[in-house]
Amino acid sequence: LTVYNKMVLPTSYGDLKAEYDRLIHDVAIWDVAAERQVQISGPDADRCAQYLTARDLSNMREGQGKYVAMCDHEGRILNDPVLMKLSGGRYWFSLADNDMVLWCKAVAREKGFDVEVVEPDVSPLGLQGPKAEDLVADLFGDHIREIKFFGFIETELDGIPLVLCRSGWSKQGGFEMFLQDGSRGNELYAKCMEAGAKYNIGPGAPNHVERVESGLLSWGGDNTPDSNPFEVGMGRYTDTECEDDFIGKSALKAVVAHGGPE
Ligand code: THG
Repeated sequence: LTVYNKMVLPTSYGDLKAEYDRLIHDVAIWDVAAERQVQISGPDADRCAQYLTARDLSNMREGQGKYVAMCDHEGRILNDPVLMKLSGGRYWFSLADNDMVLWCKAVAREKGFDVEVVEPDVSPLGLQGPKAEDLVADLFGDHIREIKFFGFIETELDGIPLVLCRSGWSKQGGFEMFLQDGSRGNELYAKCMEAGAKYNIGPGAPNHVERVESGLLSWGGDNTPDSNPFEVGMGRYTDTECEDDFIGKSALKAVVAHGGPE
């Protein structure tokens, strides 16, 4: 176990080799409820989400996710969430491990944005591996095969409300189910285990061997408190020419222009 976003995050079920093999060949189920969401909603949600994000969001559509950096005013990366744009003008920052809800609330208030910033009752459950798509199609229907990477639908499974997204912290393919009722987690887990039996499903956790092989960033492990997005492979997700302002923009422009602060 470890503690992540102030929650217990399982790190292994006792057999790392079996967990790795399952991820590479079959399908693994990951309790990643510790990936907390910061939800931004209200009339200024677009402006607020953009101001918090070092990536141009002007072309972002509902039902889309984007991997983004959130930076401080010096351009130092504070978090590398998957940002999702939901119906009703809501955004979820799906977070790595630090206290972004405090930052987002303070920034929103100090900037005078007309938004509500909360950590909603949302608990992601991951299905990762080459057989994840077949399993998710058995559970939800073949239409889920059309979902593109980081695309999502707001749906339910036998009345359990969730957001189904093609995402996850591996390169083996898979989905995350963002459960929207924490009291129904055991039920959702049991349904996945039952339907997954024929695909050799078993428990696992975000896998550091596979994620290093696949080049996925781990915030807090692969960066220092001073790193900017360009130093950790997030330059291609960083838009210093973005029309709207965002926190860290001028510092990051200086990095692009001459490798560091003026
Ligand atoms: N899922 C969700 N939230 C998360 C994570 C997750 N929040 C914390 C942490 N994990 C965020 N970190 C990452 C890092 C990389 C990716 C996803 C989350 C990722 N990267 C691909 C890459 O770098 O190749 C694709 C990026 C892209 O093409 O845009 O998938 O796992 N919900």
